[in-house]
Amino acid sequence: GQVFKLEDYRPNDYLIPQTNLTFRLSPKTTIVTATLTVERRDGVAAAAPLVLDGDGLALKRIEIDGKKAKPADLLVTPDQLTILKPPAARRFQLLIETELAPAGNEALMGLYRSNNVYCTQCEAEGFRRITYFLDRPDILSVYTVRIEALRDEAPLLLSNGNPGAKGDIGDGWHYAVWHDPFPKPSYLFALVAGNLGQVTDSFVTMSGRKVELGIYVERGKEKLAGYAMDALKRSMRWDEEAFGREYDLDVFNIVAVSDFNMGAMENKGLNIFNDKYVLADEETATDADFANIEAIIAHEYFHNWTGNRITCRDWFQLCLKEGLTVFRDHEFSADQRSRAVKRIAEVRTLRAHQFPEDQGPLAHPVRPRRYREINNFYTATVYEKGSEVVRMIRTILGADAFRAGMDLYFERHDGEAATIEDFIKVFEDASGRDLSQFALWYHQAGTPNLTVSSTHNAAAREFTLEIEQSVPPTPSESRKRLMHIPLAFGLIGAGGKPVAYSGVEGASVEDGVIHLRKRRHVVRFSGVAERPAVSLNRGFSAPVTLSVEQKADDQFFLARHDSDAFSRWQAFNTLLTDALIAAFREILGGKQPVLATRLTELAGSIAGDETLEPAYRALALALPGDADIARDIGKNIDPDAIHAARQALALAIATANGEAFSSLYHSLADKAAFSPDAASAGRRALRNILLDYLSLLPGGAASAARHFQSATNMTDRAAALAVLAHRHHASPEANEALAAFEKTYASDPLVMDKWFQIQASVPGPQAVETVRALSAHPAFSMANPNRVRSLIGTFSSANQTGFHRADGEGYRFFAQTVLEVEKRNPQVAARLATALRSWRSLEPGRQAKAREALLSIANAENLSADLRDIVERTLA
Ligand code: HT7
Ligand code: ZN
Repeated sequence: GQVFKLEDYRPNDYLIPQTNLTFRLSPKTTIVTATLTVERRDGVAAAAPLVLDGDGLALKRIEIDGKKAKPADLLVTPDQLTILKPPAARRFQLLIETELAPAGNEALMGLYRSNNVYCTQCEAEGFRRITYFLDRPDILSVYTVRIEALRDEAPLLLSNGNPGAKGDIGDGWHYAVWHDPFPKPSYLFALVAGNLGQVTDSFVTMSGRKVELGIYVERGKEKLAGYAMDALKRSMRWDEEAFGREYDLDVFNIVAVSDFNMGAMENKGLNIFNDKYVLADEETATDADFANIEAIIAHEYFHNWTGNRITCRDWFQLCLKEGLTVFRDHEFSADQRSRAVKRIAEVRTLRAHQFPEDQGPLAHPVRPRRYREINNFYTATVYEKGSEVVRMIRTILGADAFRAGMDLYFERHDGEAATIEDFIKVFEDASGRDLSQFALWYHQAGTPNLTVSSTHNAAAREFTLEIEQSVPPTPSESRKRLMHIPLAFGLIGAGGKPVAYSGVEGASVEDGVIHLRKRRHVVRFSGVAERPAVSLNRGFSAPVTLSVEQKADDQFFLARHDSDAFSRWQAFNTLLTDALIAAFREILGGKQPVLATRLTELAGSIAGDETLEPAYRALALALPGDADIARDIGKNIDPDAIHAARQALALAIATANGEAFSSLYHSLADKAAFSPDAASAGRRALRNILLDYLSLLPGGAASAARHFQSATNMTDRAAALAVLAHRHHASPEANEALAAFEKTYASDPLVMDKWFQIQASVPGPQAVETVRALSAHPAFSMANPNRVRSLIGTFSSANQTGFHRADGEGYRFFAQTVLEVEKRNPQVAARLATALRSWRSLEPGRQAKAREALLSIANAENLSADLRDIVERTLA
């Protein structure tokens, strides 16, 4: 396949300032008439050919300035339309008619049907499946769209921008016109037509303009859209307050569809959502679902400024909109909920998804320089590490200069297709700082590691930190340059008080942040009488790994006393990880693991510490997962031994704290009516993790069954079901609860996804057969991405012992399934296939079997560009 290179970017010879589209919708033969105003750019020769992108298109008609184009003047294939000699005038009109079959479109890109609703997905390159176009984000055009459909089939007709004329056109057909005054790239085009229920509301912006809000869902589900609407209004207000950004159209619409490749899409004025991220009530959604809905509604809304008003020059700049918008949605959630808890959750996600990506064959810079298939670059690196890079800019500049930089960005680049260089420059200009070394965070892949050691010289009253940075080699980048790493830190003395120092040399230290710029810094703090404990990377100020020579006593001290909530959680989590790795090694050596009493006691004291938020305590008590432990061990992974170590530690914690956990569990029972707010969710989270521990003790299955039966909301019900299925697999209690759940929710696909997920993640060698059997369940469908992710995605990415079964059966089943999904939906198949990216860190037996499975995919016939790109890079 073709390799696209950043350095090859050049503007197109032509622009398309106006785009008029007419859709005559029908499931099997939709006619699209595109009338484009084409303009030759200054300095381009008059005869320059115009080359338009297409993807599997059937051209029906083409006219240039109102005249039928001559076949000899064209080159037409399903994937490209070339006008060999365009008119000599600078501007001309091009009419293109194409015929589409939305009903057969299972790739869910371009125009397709979901539950009888017509909808579109154009990012990144889906618009070219609708009409021939300059389908690249630097071609900004003003769109006017006319939609025609049978009124009975599609009473609702939506597109981007503001509504215009509408009415009947005879024979049961009607039409609606939409006009979007803001020039936009084709990837933000959207259309929805169907018979949907609606929820409406309005929002008055900071300058007093009234915006009509609409959320459209499957009829009968309107009641489930209330939380999303509330989240939308809070997002709109927050963007005004936090960034001074006001909404700019008369309407803002959201549509929920059930077949969707990703979470949601920020089409201008018409966001389209995976219904999973809109529909919620206490009966069907968990607290995690509510939090995701809030975050994704906010994320797509925030794109209106970071992505839509200012878009990307080319797809290499994807992090310009995605990293920045993730940063903005993280800040929003931190303001709406608990900042500390939010930060811990973010870091757990980053480590679970981005670190393995950065440490494996699919590693790439936040701003990649090469791609073969852009769909495969919607990654944790672009999104999550991209957000961390923006966070570091704020750490370096401080909140005020950061805001000034953002203001300058909006002022300077509104209406443009911008680059990362433009973005960095606004912060340099607003702050007067040089960010050239910092910019390496965008250009260089790999997770930097910091090796840290400390010494205290009591006589000289001097405390010294020696810090050395290294950036590991990654594919096609063997030599790395030194990075600018902002490392937040604290020196902590007896009783948890900060230790003052009178001077510091060896690095620039500002506001509790050491700025590392060289390979090695020896940072000397003077006037320090007693040896302090050091808290490093406070708030996770930089996305790095740390190798710290730290005494266990200090780690215990920090886990009790660090005033930085994130670092306090981190200290305890490090203690858990160290204990788990030691237990893993003991188990591999045929020994019984010994787990320190002071660790299990500390778990008990954190659980009962009323000065800490329940949500925080719940996060602290959640042991690092099998995959987290595997990542920290790094090589020669035996998932069964890791799992055994994790079980042993869970049991030791439960045994040491049984009584205290039990009384705390009972004290946390919900007395008030359900509320999805963060504090209530935090209490449920703590109670449910206590249930998980208690389930390991005698009578555990019965208590989990009681919890399941008495649950009054999905959070508690799903948590109890998971405890029964995972901790008491195949017990009568587990089987009964699974059957009851299935019976109650058989007709609710989103809830059945939880049922699939819970069973697909039950550890053990039986998992392959379970998942194989469930793939024949009537509620499962290979054509629906949510179902595929719930069952196959969960099995391959959240079930280490099942997927990595020693005989390789997990891999064989997986490879076959990926190929089956690929026939319909290459994008979803390629994403699934990334589950094998860390295959080289497995022990040799599993490694060989994983490689065979990857080769069986690579050698399959007619492989899509999406899947080929992933497997070839994974095997390289
Ligand atoms: N900008 C969107 C990313 C996206 C996408 C969404 C749905 C289907 C296919 C897609 N390809 C890319 C979502 C976002 O980040 O906000
Ligand atoms: Zn986004």
